[in-house]
Amino acid sequence: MKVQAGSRLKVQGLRCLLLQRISKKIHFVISPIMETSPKIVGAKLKAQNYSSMFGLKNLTYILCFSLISCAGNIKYTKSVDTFINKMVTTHQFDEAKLNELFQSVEIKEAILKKISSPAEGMPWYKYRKIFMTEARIDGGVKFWRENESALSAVEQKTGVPAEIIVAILGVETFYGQKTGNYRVIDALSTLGFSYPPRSPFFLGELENYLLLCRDEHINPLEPVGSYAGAMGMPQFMPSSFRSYAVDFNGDSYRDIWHDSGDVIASVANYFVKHQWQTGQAIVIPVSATGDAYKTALTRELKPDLSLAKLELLNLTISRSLPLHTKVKLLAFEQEPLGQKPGEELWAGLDNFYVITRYNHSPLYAMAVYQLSQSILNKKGKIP
Ligand SMILES: [Ca+2]
Repeated sequence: MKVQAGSRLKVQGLRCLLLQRISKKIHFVISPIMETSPKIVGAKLKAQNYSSMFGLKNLTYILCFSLISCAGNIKYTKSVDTFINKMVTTHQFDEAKLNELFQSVEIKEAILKKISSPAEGMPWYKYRKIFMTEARIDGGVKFWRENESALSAVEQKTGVPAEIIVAILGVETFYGQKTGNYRVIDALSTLGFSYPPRSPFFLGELENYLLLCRDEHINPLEPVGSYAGAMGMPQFMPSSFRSYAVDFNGDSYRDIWHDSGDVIASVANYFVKHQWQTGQAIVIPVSATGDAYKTALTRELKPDLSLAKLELLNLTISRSLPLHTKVKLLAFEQEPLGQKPGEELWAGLDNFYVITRYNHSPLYAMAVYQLSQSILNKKGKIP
């Protein structure tokens, strides 16, 4: 079914008008589910629920298909064909079913715009304000209290502090409240087929996504996520889901959309697999004399400076550390005072580097760290 979107649109234009009118009433019923409850739309359909949801699923599918047709389907290009062939030959997918699936996939202009302006391009003092708010700190305390037993069990088992897990969820999705509104398959297809700079990465994620949908009995058209295809409360990419998501509540499903226990255990497992060091500090303030330290400011994030080297650069760390410790020197831009931009210096340890494995940005890791400390201070470790 290699149909160019453009040729279909004229024919479908009239059909769309009609369908839009017909679907107004249906949309009224569906929209509370589609727009305000991503956890329901993004849910993994458990095998036992699959058939019981079939009626609603079909209704949703018909509605989605009619709306998507109005915007234009994915164009059948050689790269789509190549991708489908790969899924058929490497993973034994059914070619006809994949062709049918990709008829419903849409390339989204909005996604292409968003990928060009990530928040991580901001200076620290602006980035920090997005996450260090009273609402986000209070939300973290609330989430922690509601999930006290899972957080404490997971912390005990893995050594990953509860406040770090809570802060990750706070930064990623405001504790599951903002998990994204793009269909994962649209996001990954848009970036895989229409964004050449990251095409190989996103096609790899699309491959992983279809595999995880098959493994977990999920309808690939249903999960929603961020514009980059990150899914559920912890915003795992499909490859991360397949490698690191775990089942905490013992129902054999890894439900990162609904189940807080699965979510908490999956985030902790991600950190364990990236060598979280139990009990080790994360990041420590540093003060400098003179400008010698500037030679140590590089884009690399892995700790590379010995404590002796810190001293040679006239840097003083505000806490004593074991002699073998290595740190990464980090500068965070402060709000300019007059003409002179200021900066704060910090030493990131191995655990800071581990947080940057979740999102490869020192700003991200610092936001997670500072939010975790504010939540911890507000709640207190002991209930
Ligand atoms: Ca589970």
